[in-house]
Amino acid sequence: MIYKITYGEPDINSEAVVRYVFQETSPNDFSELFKDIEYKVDGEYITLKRRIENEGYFFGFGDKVGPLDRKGRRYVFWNTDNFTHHPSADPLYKSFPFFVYISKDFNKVYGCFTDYPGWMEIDIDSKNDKTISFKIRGKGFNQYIITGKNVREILKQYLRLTGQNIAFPIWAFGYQQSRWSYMTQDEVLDIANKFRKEDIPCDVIYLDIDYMQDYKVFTWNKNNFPNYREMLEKLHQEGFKVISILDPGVKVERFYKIFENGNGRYFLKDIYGGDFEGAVWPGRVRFPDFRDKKVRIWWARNAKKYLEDGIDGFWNDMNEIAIFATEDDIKEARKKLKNAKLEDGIKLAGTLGSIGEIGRQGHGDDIVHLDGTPHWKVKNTYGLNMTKATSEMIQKDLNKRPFLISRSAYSGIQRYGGVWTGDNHSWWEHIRQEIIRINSLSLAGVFYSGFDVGGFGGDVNAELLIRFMQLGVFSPMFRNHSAIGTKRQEPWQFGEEVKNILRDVIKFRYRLIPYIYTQYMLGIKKNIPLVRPLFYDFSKKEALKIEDEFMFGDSILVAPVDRPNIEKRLVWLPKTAINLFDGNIYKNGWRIVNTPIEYIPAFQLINTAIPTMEPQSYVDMLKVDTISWNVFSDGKSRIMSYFYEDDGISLGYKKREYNLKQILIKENNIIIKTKQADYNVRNRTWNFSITYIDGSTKNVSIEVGNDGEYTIPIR
Ligand code: MIG
Repeated sequence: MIYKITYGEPDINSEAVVRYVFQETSPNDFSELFKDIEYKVDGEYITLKRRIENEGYFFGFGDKVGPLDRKGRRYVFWNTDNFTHHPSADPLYKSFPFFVYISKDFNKVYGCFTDYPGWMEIDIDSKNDKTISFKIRGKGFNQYIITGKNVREILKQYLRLTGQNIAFPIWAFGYQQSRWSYMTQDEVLDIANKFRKEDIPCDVIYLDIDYMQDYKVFTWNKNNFPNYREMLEKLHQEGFKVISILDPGVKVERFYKIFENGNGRYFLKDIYGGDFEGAVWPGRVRFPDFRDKKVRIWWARNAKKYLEDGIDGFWNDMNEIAIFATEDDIKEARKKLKNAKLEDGIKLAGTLGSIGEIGRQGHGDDIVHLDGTPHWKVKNTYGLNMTKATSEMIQKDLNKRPFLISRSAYSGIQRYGGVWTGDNHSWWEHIRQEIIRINSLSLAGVFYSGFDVGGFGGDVNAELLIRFMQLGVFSPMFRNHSAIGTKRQEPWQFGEEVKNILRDVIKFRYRLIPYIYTQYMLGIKKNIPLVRPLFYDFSKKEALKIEDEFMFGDSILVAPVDRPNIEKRLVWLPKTAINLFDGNIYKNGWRIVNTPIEYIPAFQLINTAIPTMEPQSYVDMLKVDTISWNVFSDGKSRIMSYFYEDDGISLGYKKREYNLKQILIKENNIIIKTKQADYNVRNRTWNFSITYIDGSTKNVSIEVGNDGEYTIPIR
């Protein structure tokens, strides 16, 4: 059940809530879960304080840093380009003011979504006085309390309220290589060729800001990318997709078409009615008002030209909005530094403090939207609306699934695209942190997420890169990315031995594609995340406390390695499980397992079946003629797994244009039932390798076609 409570007089539509599936109610109805003990209006701020009755756990808030359990901490929601994710860095790029409470005994569970897109602070019992408080700057806010019997039900309802995830194309699950920046078309092609020559699978290559002329959005740098269409065509022939970065700031420059188009019509205003300007990569820029539909249409029309050139998707960066320097800062800096050029955002920022810090709180108050709404009331939705612009065009005009990831986001972003966690570091500590962040993003309803594998800032080393990559295999988005000026971290950068290890690591990801895609797509349909914390599936007290293990789909438990020189680690297993790599079988409970450098512990749980395939150099299901199933069974009859397939790129899945098969064990047979056959799949050989708890194995195989039911005796 979803209940809505209104505090004060909300005067802003956050756009997070898409469906009226709630009941209006009052806080008294929840006295069993919590009591309102204070409601205070203090100038521009409203504070609500609640007594919490139970001792329990608070999970959520998306990719905020800190432990998985958010208790004991205060978080601010005010989207900010905060590029050093140290343990107390806050606020960050995104705002997902949604958490789930779970009592120690799992008896009480509820979700709490505080829908307000301006400045907000949520304090989860930081004083240890059994209170939570919510503070906003504004006239009022809506809160949705979601009840249900477990986290699974609560998340499903949250997604009914804020919208289902849009599916990503299947190639989004291949390996992705990025760098700030591959500077020229030759460099891009060299990188691509190297992957093919080295027999290292890769699906996606990224173009960072240097593909543009002077960082001007919707242009190409014609010196460094003179034949960009040809480049893109060659890449496509080799099976690559190409993602280019989009930054919202439009350079102020006469005769620059995008600027001239938008000037006076599409850009945010300042409080005096003039144009709001800041300095970012291109120098002086103005910012499109993506809240306005005509602006979104204009932006999307331009983005479409990139798609026509051959670009396959976008990553939306700097959309917090990140501003190196505001107008006032620029004036100040010019006074201080006589020679500072207005155009040089970086240098200016350097003189003013650190990049991104600038305008931290400030620029919310300086900006007004085209409809008169002050920016500080809706700041946290800027990135969401930027992503909405291109997403709607790709879905509606092209009938395709968008590949869009955004750095800034607000609740509801999952309807338009996914996210990455921004500028992490090549630090061991960030392996643990990123596990927590992608799991918490799942709890915020964002099912396609990722982090810069290898770390963005700082220099990676061989062992750290290997461990990062091994975690990346089990992340929805598996993208290696790093910052300008840092050690390069493509898989071949650390010599033969490391290259060979990483090739196998990436190939393992490709083996799992049928499993990953099935789990992901069924998750999209049923509002179940691909990556999730243990307590999502297991109501055991250990599951509430473990943040360095997680589930990747419903069959695989992952236990990464997050320190150097580790040879063994402790793993808690909720069920009997088999190690995916060495085949060792473990009973449930606490176990010590080996962590050789070649792999991290990952386990298949009992009574599941995992479909795999031979690794390809890029994902192409049409070329797959054999599916190999790893079955781990206690011998009893039950449903083991599913196999899902569709065209991988269109929106046909929404109209049930897919092929779905269910895999069961019944007595001494494997049964395959076709549940849906509105997408024609080719005939394939399905090989089953069945392992029983005692370690004994059986192998059977069968030809499987588009339709029908199959019974295979296990002999
Ligand atoms: O000010 O485009 O998070 O992924 O490589 C830095 C350059 C701007 C920040 C993004 C990062 C990207 C970088 N960008």
